[in-house]
Amino acid sequence: MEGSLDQVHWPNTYPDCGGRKQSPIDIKRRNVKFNPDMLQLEMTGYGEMKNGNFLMTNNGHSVQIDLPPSMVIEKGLPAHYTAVQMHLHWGGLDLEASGSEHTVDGIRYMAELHVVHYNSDKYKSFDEAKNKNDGLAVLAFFYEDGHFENTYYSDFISNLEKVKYAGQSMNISTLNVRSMLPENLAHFFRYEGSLTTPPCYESILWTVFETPITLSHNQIRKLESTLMDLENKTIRNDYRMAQPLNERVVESSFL
Ligand code: SG4
Ligand code: ZN
Repeated sequence: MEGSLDQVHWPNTYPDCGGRKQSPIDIKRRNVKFNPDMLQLEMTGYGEMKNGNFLMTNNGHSVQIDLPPSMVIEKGLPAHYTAVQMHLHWGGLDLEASGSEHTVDGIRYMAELHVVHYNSDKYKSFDEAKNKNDGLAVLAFFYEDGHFENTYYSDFISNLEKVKYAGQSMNISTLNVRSMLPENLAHFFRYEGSLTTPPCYESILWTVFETPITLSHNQIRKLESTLMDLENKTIRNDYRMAQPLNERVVESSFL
């Protein structure tokens, strides 16, 4: 997915990629509309899971961890949404160059985490939901770099080495997704958008959290330099450029 050039041609093969509700977007703070009715999300099952069998995969364009159906967003979205997987987008074209998908007032963060869910009130599976306009909800979190190692990411970062090559996967027995998120989940942006990769279905209700997750320089560097794609080239800059907002409004949970 590297290279912004071929993104321009996605609509030729995948018409939805040229739609009017595409993601990611640049979030312009002065155009955001405060919505006091948007409540903080309530998730169950995001805490420590032991004796599990969570598959972590290098799929050739990102690293993904499959999530169990016991992880559910119970409140704060229009339905119940069940987790499916999480994956990251990062930069690294230059050493420690930014690679988030969403930007805020034009600022690109180091990297971005996507926790993908489907509407389990209405659909039986992710596959059934993925192309429906009310099918998916993704929670997006920015990463920034800091001086201290984020110890909640130590296992994840060291596991990258074990899925270095495209198609490799491994089992993780202990996972605590909540600890990998920022402590403060109160401030977020929300808008209607799409998958950021082909086929770009306009099926995602996006929640983009304002508080970033901090990783050390070293951890960011390992994320940006470890994984290889199918051609054994380092996976880097696996983000899509900002798409036009068109008639959409971005809402915020805070003033
Ligand atoms: C990444 O390429 C993931 O690895 C994909 O996951 C994911 O596709 C894709 O991004 C788009 O998702 O949250 N960025 S996004 O809009 O079907 C999905 C797989 O290829 C979620 C399984
Ligand atoms: Zn993504």
